[in-house]
Order: sequence, then C-alpha cells, then structure tokens
Amino acid sequence: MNDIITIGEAMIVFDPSATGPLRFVNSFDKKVGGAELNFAIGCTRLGLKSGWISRLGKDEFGTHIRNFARGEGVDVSQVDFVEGYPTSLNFKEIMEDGSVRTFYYRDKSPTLTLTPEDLDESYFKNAKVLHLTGIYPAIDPVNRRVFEKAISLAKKHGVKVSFDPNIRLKLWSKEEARDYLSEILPHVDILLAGDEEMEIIWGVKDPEAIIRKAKEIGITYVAIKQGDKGSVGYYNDEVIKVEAKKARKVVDTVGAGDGFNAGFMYGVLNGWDLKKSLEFGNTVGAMVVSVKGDNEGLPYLEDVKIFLGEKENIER
Ligand code: KDG
Repeated sequence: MNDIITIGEAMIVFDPSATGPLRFVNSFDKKVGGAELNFAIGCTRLGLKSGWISRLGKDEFGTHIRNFARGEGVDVSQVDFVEGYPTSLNFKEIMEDGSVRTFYYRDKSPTLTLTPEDLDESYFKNAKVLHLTGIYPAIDPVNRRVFEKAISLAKKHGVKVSFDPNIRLKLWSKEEARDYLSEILPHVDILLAGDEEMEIIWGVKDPEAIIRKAKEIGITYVAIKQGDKGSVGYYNDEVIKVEAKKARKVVDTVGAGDGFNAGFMYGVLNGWDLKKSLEFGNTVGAMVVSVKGDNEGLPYLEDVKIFLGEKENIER
C-alpha cells in the first residue's frame, strides 16, 4: 500500500555551473526534476511510501530518470517508456540571490501518451492520498482526461485528493489556469497552494479569504504558502499562521513548494496537529532552498532533526 501516489512529468534538469544569465553559462550538471516526482521523493525520504505514475521517452534520459526515482525508493511500477516522444528537458538560469528562470524543452511530452485507460484502478484503491498539481493538466489539454479520471478513481475508493496549483505561466495563460483549476478545486480534499496562485484562480490573496472560499466548497485541509512570510493553515475550523523557518542560505528556490508539501503531508498522514504539520512543512521548504537542484535538498527525517537542533550533528 502506498501512502501517496502522484501523476506527472519528470524531466532532465540542466543546472548551470555558474550563476548569471544563461547565455553566458558554458556548462551544466545533469539532474532530475518535476514537481510531482520531487514531492514523491520528498515523502519517501521522510519515510512515507510513494508511487509515481508517468511516461518517459525511450531514451537515455528516460532511463536515467526512472533509475533515479527507483533509487530514491519511489515505486515506478506505473512508469513506462514510449517511442517517438523524447524525455523533456529543462535548463535553469540561477542568479546570485538564488532566483531562477526555467527554459523548457517539453513540447512533445511523453506524458501525452498516457491515457485514462492506462490508470490501474487497484493502484488507486491501495493508496491513502492522490497528489496532483496544475503542471500536468497545463502541459496539454489531452492530459486533463487522465487527470479527471484519476480524481474519479480516488473519489470512488475514498482516497484523499491533494492538490497544488503550481501555476507555470510558461505552460498556460492565467485565464486558462483560472478556468480549469476553479473547476477542479471542488474535488480537492487537501489544498497546498501559494497565495499568489490563489489570487489567479479565485481573485483573492489574503489567506483568510482563501480559506473562507475553500471551506465553502468543502476542502478539508488548507495550507497557504507565503514564502518567507511563512504559511497559514486550516483544518477542523481552526486557522493557524506559522512563521517561516530561516534557510541557512538561499542558493536555489526551485522545489521549495514541493518540499513544503512533502513535510505537511508527512504531518497529516502521521496524525499531527495543524500547527506541527505547518511548521514541519516550512522547515522542509527552508532546507530545500539551501541546496542546488530541484530535489537534492529534500531532507531525510534525520536531517530535519539535525537542522532543528534536536539531534547532534557529528561531523568527524
Ligand atoms: O516545483 C519544482 C518544479 O517546478 C521543477 O522541478 C520542474 O516540474 C517542473 C516544472 O514543470 O517546472
């Protein structure tokens, strides 16, 4: 049985060897990224069981990603390779302050070949949470049929639907994101969103206003991510604001949201109270930004304890 299962595209991430405008960067490190896979890796490192449903190109990069995910302990039994659809690429530009721009080469995503009929009902039945993000339906409208089938399978088997809008404006317009994601939100049980994303979808940025709307449509858990301002959560009629954890140093902000999600989910699935789950999410997010790479900074449980000073770090 998996604690969480997720569907989405992963890609090879080319991380620049130097900061500054990409046009002047001469070498890159080959890494792996993809919001949903990052989340699955984050959950697995903390000790949860995760499964990832996807398609990869039948090429060297696809094999590398599958092996990487498997090496992290993510269940890849629902990942297949497809001919004629090269594994997607993502070149990152990182500035001195850790801010990032991404340049995608993902026009013919292998995930376009995944069909609703490919989803194995028993895989859903044997999971506690289905985690989805707004990236997968943004890649192409064809993915939305799979996305909706996944939600219906989760609902059928009492699996909680967790959702992060993860709005990527290089993949769709604000209007398209708003129209589609506002249709999806009533099916969501756990909403993990940035305040600016909710402003795009619902036109409100204030966490209390977002929570009011979420309550109206029956969302059980809400966590609103506000970057260095912390996070605000809602569960069981309780609203709590938690300060951000200070990162040791910000070198790469990509993946912080996925880290928060993994930490928060770890709390929820372990029955922690809202405050503790939010604090844990903030801590994991703060740890991610100190390491270059989309998922390299995702901590193991022991790393979190050391970061929080709850466990001694023996260096030599
Ligand atoms: O959340 C981090 C992701 O954005 C990154 O790993 C790459 O999935 C990605 C995307 O579509 O930008």
